[in-house]
Amino acid sequence: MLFLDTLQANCQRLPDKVAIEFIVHGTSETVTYGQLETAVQRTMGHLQQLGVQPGDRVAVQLPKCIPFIYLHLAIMRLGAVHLPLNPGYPTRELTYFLNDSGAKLFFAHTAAQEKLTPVLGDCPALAQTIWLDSTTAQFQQLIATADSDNLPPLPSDPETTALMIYTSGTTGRPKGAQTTHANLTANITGLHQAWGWQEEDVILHVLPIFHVHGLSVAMHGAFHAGATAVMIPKFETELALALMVEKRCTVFMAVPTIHKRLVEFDRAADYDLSHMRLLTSGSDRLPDDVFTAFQTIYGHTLLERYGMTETGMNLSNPLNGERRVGAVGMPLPRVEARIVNPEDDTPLPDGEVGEVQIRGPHVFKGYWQMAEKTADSFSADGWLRTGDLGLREADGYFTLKGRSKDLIISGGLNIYPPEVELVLADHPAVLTSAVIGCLDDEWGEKVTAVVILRDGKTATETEIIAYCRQHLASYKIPRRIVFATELPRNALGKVQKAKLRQSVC
Ligand code: MCA
Repeated sequence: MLFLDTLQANCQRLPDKVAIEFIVHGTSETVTYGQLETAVQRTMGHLQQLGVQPGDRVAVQLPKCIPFIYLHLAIMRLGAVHLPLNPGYPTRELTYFLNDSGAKLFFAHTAAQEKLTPVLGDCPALAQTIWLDSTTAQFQQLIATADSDNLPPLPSDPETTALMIYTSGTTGRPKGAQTTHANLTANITGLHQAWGWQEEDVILHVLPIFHVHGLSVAMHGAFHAGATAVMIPKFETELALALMVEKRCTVFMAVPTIHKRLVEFDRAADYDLSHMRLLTSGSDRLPDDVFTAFQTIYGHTLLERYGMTETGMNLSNPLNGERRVGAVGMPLPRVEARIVNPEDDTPLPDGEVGEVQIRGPHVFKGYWQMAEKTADSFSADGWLRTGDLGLREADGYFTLKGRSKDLIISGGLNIYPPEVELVLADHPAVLTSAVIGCLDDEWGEKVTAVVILRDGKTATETEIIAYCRQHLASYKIPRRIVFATELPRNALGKVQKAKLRQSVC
């Protein structure tokens, strides 16, 4: 049974149960499973009226809101491909995603209308943009007259692409990772089993829903179980703690930056979380001191796991059993993991550091229209090359040991230095630059740019940061600019980033 079949069955079985409680500025809006089914069907009818066909890419760039969820499910149910986009993307990135994906239809936020309208003309494949204010009332009005009597059956081919999320790369352009219905299903059924999801669960959902973590792990997890998702638009420490208590939440999923804020919160003792059963951490390495402090302050051992956009979740510490500090656990059900020599893909013995490679039914179908990049991402025998370094202990636990890729992770978000370097290269005063991640207490890593200015040109740190703000999503903006006269390079002329990190960070 595919994920969407399970969700539909839950809607029929539990029509009066709350699927979503969405809380914004103290106001709560609930959607039962029965209402979810009706709204998704109407949304499908509306999309059909707009001409959406199976295989079409439909882009959605909205803040976290209920209409986003209706669109997400309806697009996938029509056999079309949902392309969720971070509302923080500047226009240059947005038009790239729209053009590369060939999206035909775009649901965008009215707040961005003035900024986006002039550039949407540069997207020839885009037939229509629908502006939404992200309120359920406006969306319900939009779909009110839709014909939901002639809907197609749920997609039955598990290899149909359901979701496409762009990931940037160490070289070249961002790539659309195509996730199929089979991939989504394998991921969520594995997690259901490993994390003991139950219908009685209530998840406090604080993550963005344009990424795998918030969308197809946390939100699908709740829907697959017939559980309730209490959602807030973005994480706020005190509100999150208050809701965990008030709503008797049982599950919470977050990134290390969030857990750090929770342990540093000065009124943590006011919140008794003893009723909760599962608090997970992922998207970046959890610092040992945060793991330990969380145990001391909240009496819960965080469950650390490891995933990526191309796969969903791969490895997890056990629900019952040792949750080992610093380790990301063992392969989830039906997932295979191995450590290899990245030079020739040969497996390494336990205890030796090499590249983590993954195989299983949750592994994505490939990058959209990038056959060569897709082929490069897999070994000859079909293992996904993650680019992450790690080791396997003799008892089966995996530990991550860094990355072979040039990647920065800040607050659980991936930033590929070449994207930032390309923007800096267009600044008239910049001759060249190298972008690195410096260890940072709050964010894990902080984007830092080492910049060489052109002869006779001047620019200040503030000016360069302001320039980046115009062209990059805000989490990618360098927080620090270091001016230099040369960069350490190897014999081939490649910047030695490890050396640079040692001298600059
Ligand atoms: C916000 N800012 C950031 C980040 N987030 N800077 C660097 N890194 C970030 N992650 C900046 C904003 O640009 C802004 O800068 C300032 O911080 C405050 O913004 P605000 O929105 O208030 O930040 P926040 O609400 O405090 O957000 C921090 C956060 C959020 C709660 C940690 O980043 C978050 O929810 N992260 C989760 C990301 C996530 O879900 N990742 C999963 C990817 P300025 O003031 O200069 O404008 S999926 C994945 O990785 C795989 C599958 C996996 O394994 O999960």
